[in-house]
Formats: sequence, C-alpha cells, structure tokens
Amino acid sequence: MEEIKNDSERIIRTSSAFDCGGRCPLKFHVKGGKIIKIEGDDGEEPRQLRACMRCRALRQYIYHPKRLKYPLKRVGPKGKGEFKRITWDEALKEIAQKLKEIKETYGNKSIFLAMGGGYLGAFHDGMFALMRLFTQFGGYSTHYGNVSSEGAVYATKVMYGSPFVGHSREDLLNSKLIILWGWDPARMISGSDTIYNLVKAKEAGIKIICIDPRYHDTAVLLADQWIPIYPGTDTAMMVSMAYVMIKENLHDQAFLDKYTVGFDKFKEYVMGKEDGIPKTPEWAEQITSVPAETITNLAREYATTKPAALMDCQGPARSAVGSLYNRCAITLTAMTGNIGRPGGSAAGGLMGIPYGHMFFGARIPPPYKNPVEDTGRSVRGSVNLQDRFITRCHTNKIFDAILKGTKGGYPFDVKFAWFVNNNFLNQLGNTNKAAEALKKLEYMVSSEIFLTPTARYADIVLPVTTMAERSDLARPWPSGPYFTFMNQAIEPLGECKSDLRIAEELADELGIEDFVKYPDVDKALKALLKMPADTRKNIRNYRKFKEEGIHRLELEEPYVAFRKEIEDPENHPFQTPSGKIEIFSQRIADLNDPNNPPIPKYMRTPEDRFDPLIKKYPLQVLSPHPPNRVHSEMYLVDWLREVEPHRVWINHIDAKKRGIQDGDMVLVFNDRGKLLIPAWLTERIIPGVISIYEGAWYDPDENGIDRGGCVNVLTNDSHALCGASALKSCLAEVKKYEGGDI
Ligand SMILES: Nc1nc2c(c(=O)[nH]1)N[C@H]1C(S)=C(S)[C@@H](COP(=O)(O)OP(=O)(O)OC[C@H]3O[C@@H](n4cnc5c(=O)[nH]c(N)nc54)[C@H](O)[C@@H]3O)O[C@H]1N2
Ligand SMILES: Nc1nc2c(c(=O)[nH]1)N[C@H]1C(S)=C(S)[C@@H](COP(=O)(O)OP(=O)(O)OC[C@H]3O[C@@H](n4cnc5c(=O)[nH]c(N)nc54)[C@H](O)[C@@H]3O)O[C@H]1N2
Ligand SMILES: [Mo]
Repeated sequence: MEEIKNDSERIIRTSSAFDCGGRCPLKFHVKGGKIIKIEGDDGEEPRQLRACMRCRALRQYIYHPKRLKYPLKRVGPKGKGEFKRITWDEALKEIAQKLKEIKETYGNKSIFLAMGGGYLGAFHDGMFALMRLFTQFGGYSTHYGNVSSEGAVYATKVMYGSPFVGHSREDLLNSKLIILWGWDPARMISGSDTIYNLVKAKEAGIKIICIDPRYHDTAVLLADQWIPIYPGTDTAMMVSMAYVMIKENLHDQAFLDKYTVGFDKFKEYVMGKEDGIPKTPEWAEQITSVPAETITNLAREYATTKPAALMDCQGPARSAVGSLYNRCAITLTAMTGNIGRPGGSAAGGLMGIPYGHMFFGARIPPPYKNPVEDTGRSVRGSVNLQDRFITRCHTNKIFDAILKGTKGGYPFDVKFAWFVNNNFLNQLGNTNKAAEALKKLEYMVSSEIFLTPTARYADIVLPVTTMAERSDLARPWPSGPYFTFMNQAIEPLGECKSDLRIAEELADELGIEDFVKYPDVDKALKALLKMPADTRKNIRNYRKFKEEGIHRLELEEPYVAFRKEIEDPENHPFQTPSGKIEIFSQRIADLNDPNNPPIPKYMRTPEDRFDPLIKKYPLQVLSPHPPNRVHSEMYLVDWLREVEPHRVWINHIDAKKRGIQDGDMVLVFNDRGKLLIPAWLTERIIPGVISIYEGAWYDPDENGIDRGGCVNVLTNDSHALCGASALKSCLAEVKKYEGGDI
C-alpha cells in the first residue's frame, strides 16, 4: 500500500473509479497529510496502463476550493445556489423527519431515488447503501434504462442472449482490418489498455477505418480512412453493405447456416423482396451522404479481409434508432464469419468481458426486495418490452415523471427525491424542463462532492468524500484484465463522509436497527475478495494486492467472445430460444410492434435529417462525451479546461451561411432551449451537423439562456422502444450572438 520515500513522503497506490471505463493505476505522493504529486502506473510494457489527463489533474479536483466540506441547507430560491452551513446532526434529523412525514402522508412510492454512475468503486458506491436503506424503510420508487448502453444491451440480448461480446484489447493485434464505427476510444477510453493496443495495431500496419460524423481524436491519430456519415443513418449504410456482399456472393453462407437463424428474412429485406426497395449503395448514399462507391469498396474489403474487427459502440445507439444500429452491426459480423474468432469481433457495443471476479452488485446485503416493487416484474434489458419494470419510469423520463406523476401515466407521484452519484439535471434530456420539475419537488436531497447544477435545487446538500479519502476496490469497465485496490491517501476534507456512512447514520435517525453496517472497511474489503465469483482468478493475496494497488490477470490467450459457441456449438448453444444467433427474432415478432422490427433494418426517427422540422432547425446536434472531463465531473478543474475550451464544432460551410467566424459567440437554439457558446470552425465535422461536448454546467440567465453551454438544454427526454435514451436525435439552429435580449 505505502512505500516510504523519505521521512515524511509516502507513496500511496490507488486508482480512479470514474465512469469513463478506464481505471488508471495511480501513485499518490503524500507529505504532511497532503497529496503533493501524482504519478501513473509503473508497470512494464506491454502491460503498462498509462494514466489519462483527468487522473493526472486529480489534485486540482480533490483540493478544489469549491469542494463541499459541510452539510448545507438551502436558504434562497431553488437553483440560485444560496445555502447556509448546518451540522450533520441538523441535516440528518431534518431529512429523517421529512422522510417519515412523506411516508406517512403519501406512502413509500412517493420517495424517489435517482442513481447515476458518478462513482464506480465496489464498496463505497453509495447508491447501494441508499437502496438498502430505503428498502428497509418500506420501499422507494426509481428508474430503469441504462442511459449509456441500453440500445446495445437490447441488441445483444436479442441476438446472442448475452451482453458479453467483448474481446481482450490485445486481440486487436490479430486483426487484418479494424473498423471503428462511431467509436472514439482516444477520448472515451473504454478500458485503459484500449488506445495502447490500437496504436500497436497501427504500428503493425493493420488498416484502421473510422466511420463517424466527426474526424475525432482516434481518427486523427490512427485512421487510414475517415468516412463521414450523417448521424442516425448508419443502419442504411450497413444494410447496403449487406446488399453488396449478397449480390457479389461475398458473405459466409456456411457460417450463417450453422450459427444463425433468419438470414433469409433479412436477405429479403435487403434485396427489396419485402418492400420493393433494393438497399443498394446508391439508395444508402441518398440517406447517409456516403458515396455509393465508398460503401461498395468497404463492403468488399470487410467481407474479404479476414479476420476483421468491426467495432461499433454505444454512442450512435443513444438515439431514437437505438438498438438497430448494434443489431445491424452484429448481422454484418455474422455475414463475414467474424464472430468467435481471434482478430474478429462480435460487434454489439463492445461491452463486457466475463473476466471473473465480479465483486460488484454482490456487495448488497439483504433484504433485496423493494416493497414498492412487490407487484412489478424486473427484467432489465428484457426482449419483451412489456416485461420492463412496470413500477419504474425510464431514466430519461425522470423529470417528466416528477412533473406529471400518476396523472401522466407514471406509476408514482414523487414528493421526496434523493440524487446520488449523478448530476441528472445537467445530464439527461431537456434540462430546462428538468429545472421546472426540480422546482416542483416537495423535498430534495443531494449527496455530492460539488454544488452541481442539480444540487443547487436541493433542500439539503450532504458533502461526500472523494476517492482519495476512502479505501475501495475497483475494476475497469469492459476490457482491461485487472483489478485495482484504492488505498485511502488522506483524511476526509472538512466534514465530508462517504455515502455509506451517511446511509448508516441516517438509518440510526430513522430507527432502522437491523441496518447492516461496516465499521471496519479493511475487513469488509477482505470479505468482498473472498467471494467465489470465479475462484481460479480470485485474488488470494490480499496484502500483496493492497500494497501493489493492482492485480493483473494472466490470460493464456486473449479473450474472444463466443469462442466456445463457435468452436463447439453442440455443447455450447447461444443463450437464445433457438440456441443460435438470431438475425430474425421470433420474440420480437411476437410483440407485433411496427416500430420494433424482428430483423435489423434502417428506420427513420423523429428529429433525424428527414424530419420536416429540419426546415426550422437545420442542424443535427451531436453531444459526445468530453475528453477533459467525465461527463460533468471535473468541470471546475482549470488544468482540464485549458486542454479543451468548451466550443461548438461547426463546419465552415454552415458557418459561412450564417456569417459566423471562428471564435464568435453563437446562440444555439431550438424549441426546448438556448445556449451561448463560442464557435469552432472546423473541417473535422460533416456539414449539417454540429457537436457540443456534454457535461458543461447549466447556468441559465434571467432570459432563460444557458450561459454555461449545457447541450442538454437542446436534447429531448424521449427514449427508443428498446430503452435507449434518445439524446442524439436532436435538431437545432445556430446564429451569431450580437448581445442583448433574444
Ligand atoms: N447530451 C448527452 N447527454 C448525456 C450523454 C450523451 O451522450 N449526450 N451521455 C449520457 C451518459 S452515457 C451518462 S452515463 C450520463 C451520466 O450522467 P451523470 O451520472 O449524471 O454524470 P456525472 O456528470 O458523471 O455526474 C456524477 C455526479 O456524481 C458525483 N459523485 C462522484 N463521486 C461521488 C460519490 O462517491 N458519491 C456521490 N454522492 N456523488 C459522487 C459527481 O460529483 C457528479 O456530480 O450522462 C448522459 N448524458
Ligand atoms: N473522457 C471521457 N470518457 C468517457 C466518458 C466521459 O464523460 N469522458 N463517459 C463514459 C461513458 S458513461 C460512456 S457511456 C462512454 C460513451 O462512449 P461512446 O458511447 O462511445 O461515446 P460518445 O461520445 O457518445 O460517442 C462516440 C462517437 O459516436 C459518434 N456518433 C454519434 N452519433 C453517431 C451516429 O449516428 N453515427 C456514427 N457513425 N457516429 C456517431 C460521435 O461523434 C463520437 O465520436 O464513454 C465513457 N468514457
Ligand atoms: Mo454512460
């Protein structure tokens, strides 16, 4: 854990636990109780996990002068940010009192828990403690639908019966062609070993093609070819690639026959038998803007270069198209026989790899059953949409549900809401509407590290510790085969407490005597590591793990998704009803919903480029994840702001039409909101599309114009049928801002 450097300087091994998919192993140099320097992993190549810019800037985050250090009570209007300091005792007594009153008057259904991914440690992830607390208090209402990945989860559940579609990243080196389709890992990380392996692949001469409306950082770094495409039209291009393969007999019919069902139906759609429209590259060109010749060449290249890795992701699926993007990508990987093969890819959003030792989730002691959901079914990612949580609202509908309640068809009327691990006012669709909803709440609590735009609406704000002030265990999201031990480096700042401690103390106030507590963190972490998830890979030497801060799994060979299913299909069927990869899904067909086709298709969506609304709002709005933050986290850190000033990406052609010059302050607006932001004129985005990184803090002025540049004042709060949040189906207009009222 600690290595004494000299009399007073110690090195503490830890890692981040942000929601970025990476886990940078870190060395904190601590002197006199303060972190004075941060270094990255010192592991040997090729296994070194180089620290990202955010982790290198952690000191400015942990010691930021705006860190919350004491409990606060709101004294001004909601949203204005006027608070006074109170004691923990006062804060917890008031919250307990309110909870009892609201339970008595309206029942447990009116207590709402809003949970995000702000912290992903195994133990101190406070929302689990709050879930337990509210369960024991008689139950609570909440939301369903993972805002990140619901489209991909649905696609993989339908087609494979499993979301574990990832390969170890070093397997990229076994590919002959890598297609990054809506994926920019130089920015979004997706495992701390991803970009390293992509760079190695590039150095080895493996061709890399990027398909994205933006010439993003990974494309700049690695792409042999960038294919710009209009947002929301990828499925048209994928379907026409299938057309070329079928027409030229380039697809792997033997693979399709052996491992899939329903290709014939897909083929009928592709060739035009179903609807009279052959899905030719010319047809796709009209929709996507990608020249027919480019599509044809890519189809040929992908079908004839073996193995090839088609890497789709989750971003394009965070739209009204939702899972169809991932379903089409999976179909192409099946048509080319790339599934279950080293150097190939199963597509489906690049999600989990079952490396074993999932100490997550299992940390919640009983009771598990939320009494409010006694009558509800709870099938996350279920193919049958009717099976979704019928007691919950969709995540992107939280604020609509608060506003409309049971009268609007939601299962509850929210009176009390607790926001933990999220800044949802800022991060979900339609921020102005969200602000209205928060004003309407009877009572709101936020446990936070900073006074975020969401926390500004709370009645009580509770200050929580950062990762430097507690010990925990963590693992990267999907890929890296390693686990980290987060050693506490410093004492909690001010009066900060972890969410777990907060829940424990509140349990006392509420008189919940049998609430399980963890006074000894070290003991609790040891117990977590003993869990039998996958005994072969269990970390046996607790002391070594704690000291080194990292446990790297030794894999004999790179992990390849569905290898067993492909190599030994008799004994390892896919977990679908047919036991095969379902290009046609009878389960979806049975739902008989025209908006949810049983085969993957190109479908139009609201606020796409063919929506008549485009006359009024001619620009499609992208809102990728910021390179210099994790969503809205670290927004206040100056070092990171310097790296990437917050600007709207706009092509010269669009800017010229509007008389906009580089650096001009512009107003971006639609019927949902208006924001001010400087323009960045760039060839790195396709004309007709603009891009604003999500996560800038909402800061509305008296005219309702957001001066913070929070893109979600523009986005809408709808979701695709499959459960994907439609944050990227959004149209807006841009004009030069001349000052004054608008
Ligand atoms: N327009 C647009 N919007 C998007 C997206 C998009 O692509 N476009 N992406 C969406 C996606 S995929 C996601 S996952 C969401 C993320 O949405 P959020 O989860 O709301 O995003 P964060 O900004 O990470 O907010 C996490 C908050 O948790 C706080 N926090 C950190 N650690 C702790 C802790 O230990 N305890 C407590 N109590 N709080 C803590 C942080 O200070 C921060 O304010 O955003 C979504 N929003
Ligand atoms: N630095 C950093 N890393 C992060 C995060 C962060 O906030 N900051 N957030 C993490 C989280 S919670 C998540 S869920 C992941 C998200 O990871 P992703 O879902 O991969 O990220 P996005 O930024 O939403 O989008 C990825 C790319 O898709 C492109 N794109 C958008 N729409 C379309 C489309 O219709 N077609 C095509 N072809 N491309 C399109 C965008 O231009 C962008 O380059 O990232 C994680 N990593
Ligand atoms: Mo996410």
